[in-house]
Amino acid sequence: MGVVNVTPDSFSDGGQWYGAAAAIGHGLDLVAAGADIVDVGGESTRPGAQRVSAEEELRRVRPVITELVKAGVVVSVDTMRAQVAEFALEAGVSLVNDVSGGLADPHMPRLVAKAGVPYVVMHWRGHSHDMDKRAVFQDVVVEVRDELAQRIDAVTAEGVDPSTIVLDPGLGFSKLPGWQGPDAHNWELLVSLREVAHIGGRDFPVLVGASRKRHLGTLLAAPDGTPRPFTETDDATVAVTALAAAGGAWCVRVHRVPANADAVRVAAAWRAAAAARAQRRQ
Ligand code: PMM
Repeated sequence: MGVVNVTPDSFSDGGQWYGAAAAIGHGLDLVAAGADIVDVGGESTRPGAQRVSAEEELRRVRPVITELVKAGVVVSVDTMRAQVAEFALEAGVSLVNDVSGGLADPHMPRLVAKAGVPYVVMHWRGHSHDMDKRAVFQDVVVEVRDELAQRIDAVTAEGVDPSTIVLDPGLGFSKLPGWQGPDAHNWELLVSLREVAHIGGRDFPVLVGASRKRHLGTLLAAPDGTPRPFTETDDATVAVTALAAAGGAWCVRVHRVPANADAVRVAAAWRAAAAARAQRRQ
C-alpha cells in the first residue's frame, strides 16, 4: 500500500503532494512502482496535529480519489469521517482505512458495513493533538489486542462482516518511540503481529504502518541522541517491511514503494520455503 498524503503537514511527507495534480501523479507513480493499493488521506495524524474541517478534508481528497479511481487504481481512503468515506465509496474506493477504528465518528461502521468493503480498524486512543499522553501500557501487546477486540465487537454490532476487517496495531499512535525497555511499544507490537490479530479464535489480516515513523528515527539516532530525520529512515522501513511480512503481515503501508515491494516479495519467498520445508518433514 503506497501513501498519498494530500496535506500540508503530514509527519512523513507533509506538503509534498498537497496539490491535486501532484497527488494524482504521485499515486500513479506508486502503482507503476509496484503498489497494489494507493491510500489517499486529507488529514494529518502526525503527533500534535490539530483536526481540519470535513469540508477541507473533502476538498483535498475529492479530485485525487476521483481521478485515481478513474485511472483504474485500487484506492483506499484514509479518513476518520463517515462523510469523507461516503464520498470516497461513491467514487469507487475499494477499502476504508479508519485510524480510529470507528471511534472518532459513530456513523462510520454502519456506512462501511453497508458498502461491504474491507475495513482497516486501527488501534487508537484519541486524536493526535495529545495522543502521546495516552501511551501508558502495562503490557502493550495484551492491551492493544484487547482494545482491538472491543472495536471488533463494536463494529460488528453495527453490521460490519468480520471477514472484511483488517486489524492494525497503530504504530506511533499513542505508542512511545523507544526501542528498549518499557517504552519499546512499537517494537513489541511488531514482533507480536500474529498474537495481536488472533482474536476470538480468528486470525485477522494485519496492516502495518511503520514507514518513516518516529521509532525508526529514534532507533537510528546519532551518538548525541539526535533522532535520524524521517527522510533518512526509508532503508530501515524496508527492513521492517521484510520482517513484518515474513512475520505474517497482510499489508504494509509505505511512502517509498519500490524497495518495499521487493522486500514483500522476499518475505513471500521466505514464507513459501518455510512452508515447503515444514510439509516435507511431516
Ligand atoms: N499511519 C498514518 C496514517 N494512516 N493508517 C493505518 N492504517 N496505519 C498507520 O499506521 C497509519 C495510517 C500516519 O502516517 P503518515 O502521516 O506518515 O502517513
